[in-house]
Amino acid sequence: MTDLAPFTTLLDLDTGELTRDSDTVVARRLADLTGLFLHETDTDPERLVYRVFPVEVPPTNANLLHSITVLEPGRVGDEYFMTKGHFHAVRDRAEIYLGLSGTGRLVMATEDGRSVVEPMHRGTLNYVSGGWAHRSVNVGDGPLVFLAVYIGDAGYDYATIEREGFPVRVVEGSDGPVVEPNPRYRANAS
Ligand code: M6P
Ligand code: ZN
Repeated sequence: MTDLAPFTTLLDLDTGELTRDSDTVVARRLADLTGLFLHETDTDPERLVYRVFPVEVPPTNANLLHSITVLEPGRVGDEYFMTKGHFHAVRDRAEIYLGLSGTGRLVMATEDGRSVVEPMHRGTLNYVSGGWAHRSVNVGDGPLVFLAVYIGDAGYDYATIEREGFPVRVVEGSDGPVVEPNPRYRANAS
């Protein structure tokens, strides 16, 4: 067991801001997301898409990692701003998301090609079962802010999603967000 004293973090429930200073904020800009969007348009590569503010605990299976994600509103072509998305390196590790503000969709998929899309907004508590890759998508006009909690040794497998994509994508339709099959799903798979 790690010798970690209990502690409390203060969270602004509207903005997602944490009082605990985190110097390991992950900021992803369009330049970091090459290949993610189906129709890459001529958009500013420096444009900020999302930030992740982790609360630091040891990444072991005895601990619960947790972080706030702030995903900006925007689109590339008809596709809404989204996170890279990942499987957990330790596949069976589960995760929960608590929506704090904004409007989004949580896209989840299994390795055998099933997919589920769930709503995200203030008060949604999404359960991401083990074995399901997950990506959040901001379909609203303001930032999508949520808390994620997951088993500390889960790890990240980004490579599978980078290679295969998700089975579906979330695009802007004439009446709002639409989920449609991803024509590039597994197009690069060997
Ligand atoms: C959530 C959690 C984090 C993840 C972040 C951004 O906060 O799932 O673990 O890092 O979203 O998603 P990604 O790592 O796929 O870019
Ligand atoms: Zn995860």
